Amino acid sequence: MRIVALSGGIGGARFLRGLLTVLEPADDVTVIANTADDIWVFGLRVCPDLDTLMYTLGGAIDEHRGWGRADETWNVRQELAAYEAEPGWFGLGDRDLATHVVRTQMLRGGHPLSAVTSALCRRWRPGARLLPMSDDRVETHVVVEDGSGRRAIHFQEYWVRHRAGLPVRDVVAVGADQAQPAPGVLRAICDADVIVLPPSNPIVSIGAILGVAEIAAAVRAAPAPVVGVSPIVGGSAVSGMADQLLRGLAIENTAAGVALHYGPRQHGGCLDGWLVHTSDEHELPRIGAAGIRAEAVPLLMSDIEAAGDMARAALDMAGRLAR
Ligand code: FO1
Repeated sequence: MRIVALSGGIGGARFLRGLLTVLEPADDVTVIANTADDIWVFGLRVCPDLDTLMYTLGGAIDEHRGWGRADETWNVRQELAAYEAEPGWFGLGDRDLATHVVRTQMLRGGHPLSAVTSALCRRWRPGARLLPMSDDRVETHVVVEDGSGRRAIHFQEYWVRHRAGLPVRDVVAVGADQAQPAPGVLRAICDADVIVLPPSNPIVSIGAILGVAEIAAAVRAAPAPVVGVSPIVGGSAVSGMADQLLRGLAIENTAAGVALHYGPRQHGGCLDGWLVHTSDEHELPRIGAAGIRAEAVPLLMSDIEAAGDMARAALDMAGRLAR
């Protein structure tokens, strides 16, 4: 079975790690990763979602943070702080730095991000093909408003420096309208037997991927069933700070609200099926009435086995939808 997933960082990576534990040998997984979180810092190109996926599936992730390397040290960060180098609010670990140095070196040598990613994955062997959504620059900027008025800041500044604490007026994906899907992305979507939307952020992660128009069109037209997993449980985001983003964009902070935001495929959306957490099963009728098959299963990824059970439930629903 050919499985394709559109994924952001932490939540998506943990789901996919579970998925890889419940596959048959003949199954293969292609992950189309969000690159709109990517940022230039200290002259290096940092790709948080690609790296979180690569480290998580490659067994090197720091479990507590959900990003960066396990057994990390922070000597360079401390030295940069001694120089009062900006941005002081974005932490790069010593081990993590090597990834950004190699990536920047290859980008400077003219290699596209997709080639860089497959080169880095030769070391980490994530067990899935990792594709950036695009080799072109797409950057999520968040329009915030505070005492000094309204301004657009890079997503990382909003997320890390301000801990998503500033009121959101809009989210803009700079460059999305010119960006082309990376090599292999459209082919993977067209050839997929199942397309999964893991519990990543629907605005800045999966939303950014679907913001590349040809990718969204390919998903809507794909022969494969499209099954999503709610990142919202009991009216709040399981991890990350999706709540503020959804509220800022007037998207209802519920499992049903996110499903309706993606929309049913037969009405121009991209969803055929949607998994909600057991505590949200009262929302099933509303999602079903919108034309999206919905089921309630436990959605808390307390460990790899729980993530595997969720992934199994998504694949089983896709099987029922395909018939
Ligand atoms: N998140 C933080 O909260 N603080 C950081 O200093 C930070 C640094 C960082 C460096 C590399 C990287 O790949 C991720 C990093 N993140 C940090 C996480 C990152 O902001 C988020 O994981 C994604 O952008 C959202 O999925």
